[in-house]
Amino acid sequence: MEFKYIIYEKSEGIATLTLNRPEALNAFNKEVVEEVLQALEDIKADENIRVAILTGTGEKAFSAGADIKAMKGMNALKARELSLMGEKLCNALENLEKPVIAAINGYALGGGLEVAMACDIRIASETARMGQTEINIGLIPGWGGTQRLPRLIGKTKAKELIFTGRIIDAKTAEQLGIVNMVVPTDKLKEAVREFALEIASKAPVAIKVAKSLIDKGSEISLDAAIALEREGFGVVASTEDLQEGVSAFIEKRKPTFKGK
Ligand code: CO8
Repeated sequence: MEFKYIIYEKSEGIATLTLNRPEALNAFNKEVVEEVLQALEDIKADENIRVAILTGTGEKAFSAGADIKAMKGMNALKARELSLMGEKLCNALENLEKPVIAAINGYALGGGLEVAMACDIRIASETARMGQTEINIGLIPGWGGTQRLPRLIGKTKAKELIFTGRIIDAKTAEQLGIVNMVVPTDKLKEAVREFALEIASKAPVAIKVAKSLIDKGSEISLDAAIALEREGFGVVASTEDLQEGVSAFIEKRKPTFKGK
């Protein structure tokens, strides 16, 4: 697949999407979003891909958010279009039935952080910086940030970050629970690859069902969510992979899961 604004690679069951618009710190414009959506469709269709990684080119930025220059003279209709574009992208990441790891290699600001929060796992380099900086240009987070950030870290800290537009370092983001872990900058690629390979070695149907239960279950009552879990458990229990996992345990060997 040929892309202009992203680099799309596949190996060892892992698909890596690298935002590649360094002259604008990997800011999202319409073309970037369309290319990422296209790559996500390919990941969805490719049975060999078990995990996706989303990152930015270089060490300066994961993404500096939505393209601010494209906002000059923006009217309500255009703003709605821009908001919908980000919503589509975040939903596609969240609804992908495979785990997505955001490898935060630098600035993740505004829409950049919102996109990272729609991923399942976030691993940051120690030089990464994050913030919901929209308030600094007179905006609010419009790609789910007012909703995903408080769900991730609680209302108290979410309001602090959204009201001040403050940029925090990777360690603070880890302490707040925005990122899973922080690694030395020169080790980010390797750490993310190892994490991805670990997930890729697990049973794909179980991962898919667990992802959906965690995301959808937190939006409904505990009773309803537990009922969903019961149904999900039934689905996973009917897979060949469960039998493989049980046999491997009994035979004291490593299981080979097929996603069936
Ligand atoms: N959009 C477009 N271009 C950008 C963006 C951006 N978000 N961020 C940086 N750039 C460009 C700069 O304009 C500059 O280009 P040029 O050389 O042509 O002027 C180039 O990238 C390098 O940037 P800087 O020179 O500014 O680099 P610094 O190291 O000095 O600063 C910062 C780095 C701190 C990251 C700084 O660039 C910055 O503050 N960027 C803006 C970050 C930001 O506020 N992002 C939030 C954007 S709003 C958003 O994402 C809203 C999402 C929801 C939209 C809903 C709409 C309704």
